[in-house]
Amino acid sequence: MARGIFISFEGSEGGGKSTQIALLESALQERGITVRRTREPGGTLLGERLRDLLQHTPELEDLCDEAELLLFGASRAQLVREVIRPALESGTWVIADRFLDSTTVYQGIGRGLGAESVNAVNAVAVGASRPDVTFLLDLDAATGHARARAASGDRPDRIENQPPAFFERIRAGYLDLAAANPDRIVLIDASRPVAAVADAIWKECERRFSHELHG
Ligand code: Z5A
Repeated sequence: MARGIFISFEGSEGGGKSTQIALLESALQERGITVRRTREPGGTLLGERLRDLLQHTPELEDLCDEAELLLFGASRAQLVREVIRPALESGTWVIADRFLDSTTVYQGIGRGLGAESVNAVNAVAVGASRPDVTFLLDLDAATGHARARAASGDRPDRIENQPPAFFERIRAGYLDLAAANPDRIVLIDASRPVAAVADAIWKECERRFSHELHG
């Protein structure tokens, strides 16, 4: 049995990851491909508990940046071993709503923890499990913030509450990461209408995975 393809979606809040993942999942399923979606933090019992802690526990406002890094890493370590690896090995395609690049950018650059500690935690968490392709949905921070606020009824979580400068650093960090990883990371202009963004993503999947899609 051929191994499944591993696709991750990255970008700042409100970029349209969930929207595009749902469309890509449907397009793949129409072609008879079995798909497993994941989200981070989350996707396992441990991950969902950590998600609640990290995002929706106001008492944790003093959580230190280092502990935050390790909690995202713990969620990912469990998800990789419990869900992602078994799915890929059984031929299922995995579409991840955020993966290790989120930690590289949010904790490494947004929180300022730096590449060395972030890379070390990422290495423990994912081992050799890396995405075959990553779609970076790029959008200016103000538009992304407005979209996310409209979608969540204006109730920002612990990380969404950061000041605008934090999200400017996140966008710049993602763009630098894409420039450093041009084979894996595909930069997508997420300011376009939903259908145009979906079309760009699908064309890239056709280009990269024509053998897997068409036999
Ligand atoms: N985080 C971290 O710090 N370190 C880590 O290692 C990991 C995560 C894994 C998780 O947030 C938070 O954890 C995140 C990073 C941090 N915090 N921030 N910021 P999450 O999973 O709860 O949320 P998110 O990843 O930031 O996504 P989101 O805000 O839910 O947005 P999205 O999934 O990218 O977008 P969407 O839900 O598809 O769309 C948002 C709205 O825009 C919605 O109303 C759509 O209908 C609309 N939309 C979508 N596409 C379009 C287009 N093309 N045009 C117009 N409107 C659109």
